[in-house]
Amino acid sequence: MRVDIVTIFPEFFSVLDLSLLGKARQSGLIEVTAHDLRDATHDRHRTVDDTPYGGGAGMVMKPEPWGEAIDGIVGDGASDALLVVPSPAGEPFTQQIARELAAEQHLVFACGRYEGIDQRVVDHYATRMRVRLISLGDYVLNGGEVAVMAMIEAAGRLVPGVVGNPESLVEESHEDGLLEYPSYTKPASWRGLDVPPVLLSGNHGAIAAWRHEQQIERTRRVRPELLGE
Ligand code: 6GU
Repeated sequence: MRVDIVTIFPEFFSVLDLSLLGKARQSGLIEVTAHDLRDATHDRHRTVDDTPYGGGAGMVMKPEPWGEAIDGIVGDGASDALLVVPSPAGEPFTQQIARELAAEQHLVFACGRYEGIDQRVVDHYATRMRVRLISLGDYVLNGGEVAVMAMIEAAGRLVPGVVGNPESLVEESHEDGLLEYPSYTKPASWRGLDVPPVLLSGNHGAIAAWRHEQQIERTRRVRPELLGE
């Protein structure tokens, strides 16, 4: 999978060198490049924003640097890449969307700052490639960078080969539409708290049933809407 990120903070993505995704990058499973939007400006101040037409607070990102930066990645014609624009006005990011992103050959993320990117950037690229506006959730971030980091981590670990043991992917929160069950390791007693005895019983059927009950109970308590309740 190839991933390109356009941002005014390319250094922000250096943390992708660490941990699981860093290994995936070293082994060539995922190739990530962060591009500086300001490299696609041509004035002395490397200007990427301007005041909004129609007035209002804040600044809007100018379309020309975005056009030059994205054309530099996908070319100037039709592209098979998926352009992802993180935006609080987008569709909510879910495990299902993470699976869809993980199946792509080439993702391009356009990280806006300020009050957003001139709408014509999305409208233009929508004529040449698939474009998705995706939100991390119902709260406001200062820019798309943190959202893109979350999307790359969630999708990247679903790329075959990135997570060593694929079985560890199936018993997680949201994979079966429920929250995950609580986990315990040694010691069996810690600060007066005992591991639930069923987990020490060796009865695999009883353990599976207990874990499923815990999933339902947790989900009903904190996320009843996931159960349709
Ligand atoms: Cl994707 N971007 C920004 N700037 N704020 C957000 C968001 C994205 N998702 C939730 N809040």
